[in-house]
Amino acid sequence: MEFETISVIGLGYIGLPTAAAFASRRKRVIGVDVNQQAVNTINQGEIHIIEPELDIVVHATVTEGYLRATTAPEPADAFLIAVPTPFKDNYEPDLTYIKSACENIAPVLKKGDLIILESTSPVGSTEQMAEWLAQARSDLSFPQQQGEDSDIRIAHCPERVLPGHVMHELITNDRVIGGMTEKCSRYAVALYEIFVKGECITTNARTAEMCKLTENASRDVSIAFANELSLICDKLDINVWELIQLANRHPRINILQPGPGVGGHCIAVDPWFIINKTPEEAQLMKTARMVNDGKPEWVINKVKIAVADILSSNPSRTAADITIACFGLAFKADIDDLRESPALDITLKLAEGHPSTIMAVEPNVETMPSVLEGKNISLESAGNAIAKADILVLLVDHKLFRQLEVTQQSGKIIIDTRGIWGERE
Ligand code: SAJ
Repeated sequence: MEFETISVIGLGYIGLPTAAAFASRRKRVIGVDVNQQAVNTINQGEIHIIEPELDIVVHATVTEGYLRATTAPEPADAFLIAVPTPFKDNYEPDLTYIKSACENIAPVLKKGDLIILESTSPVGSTEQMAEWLAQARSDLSFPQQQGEDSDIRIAHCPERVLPGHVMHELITNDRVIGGMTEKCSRYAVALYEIFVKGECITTNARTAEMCKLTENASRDVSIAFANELSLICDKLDINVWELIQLANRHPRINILQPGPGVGGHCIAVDPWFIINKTPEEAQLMKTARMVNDGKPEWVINKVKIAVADILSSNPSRTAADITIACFGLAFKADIDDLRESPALDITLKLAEGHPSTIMAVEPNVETMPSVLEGKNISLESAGNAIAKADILVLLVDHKLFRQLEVTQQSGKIIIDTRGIWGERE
């Protein structure tokens, strides 16, 4: 089981770190991406995404000649597919990126190759992928046709790394490897053992698919419990942060933290892959999704109530001279990723409905993000926003915000969705 050349299809948040990890073990790695600009950036030894330590590894492996990017697939001994699997408007999974990755690699496949699907995918996707490949290459045999004797080996091995800690977790996390046959699993284990120090545990492809979805659905349900508690506590005038701290003193309780909603590209998406396949059974998961998706609107409503409170206690003021500052735009603490961010969503919606400019504080972005351009939003320093705003809305628990001493001051209202400042939500 020699893997001389490894190809990674999709050089995003998962594919690029994975390609770099193989390359750092002195394997010849061909990274493939449809984005020419990303390919050029990588070939210059630089990166087009933000992830701690990734830049160093990419720079070193490109300079030493182990990692190279291209837009057109080339022959390799193993192919890892790490492309996005979003959902459509009706929450149905969209597998078109996997399909086009299959169409792209099919012409360069040869007997003995291993293909791994890393993208988080609905149950049955690995079998579907094998079918697409078989249709494109009738001269080769696939596991669904020839079992252990097939020319091509196929497995699912979902990525499970935490954004912000990818380079560490990639190496140390255990991997669940679901081969279409046992031989496929054995080959996939040999491939991952090139850089993974965690355990590689084997199962079948469908269980591996479901395992990844289960992990993220489990976290979503747990966060929904915390978010629901925050609504209940608000009604009952109880400090939810203190309550959770107290409940977590029980040896078998571990409640997560409420927030302004659930963001990112995984936890808010993956449960739908289960719900969509088994809607009758997945009642709890669906409700959890609703609870988490409803939280941004609840926060916006809190801000509207705060505006109304200021107006009713100061008849001389108008909504236009009330300043709102939003602290944090990223989808979670200490990253710069604004995609699928409830904090960004809340800030944009507040800007649509408020007559004066909304102040936004995001210490992890240096220039005005394009998504805020032309909106009723200004990018401010934390100090400026604290000094000038009437309503301070804490949305992300960035380290910098934790260090700030923000307590209730006369005339200011604090809406703290993360429980890190004096006044709680
Ligand atoms: N959040 C809360 N309260 C909490 C924990 C998280 O409101 O107590 C929010 C965060 O602020 C964020 C969202 O949930 O908006 C998701 O953040 P996260 O840190 O829970 O997860 P992700 O999306 O960054 O990464 C997850 C991870 N999955 C699990 O922890 C089960 C990661 O291991 C996966 O690899 C990743 O999804 C993925 O790619 O699927």
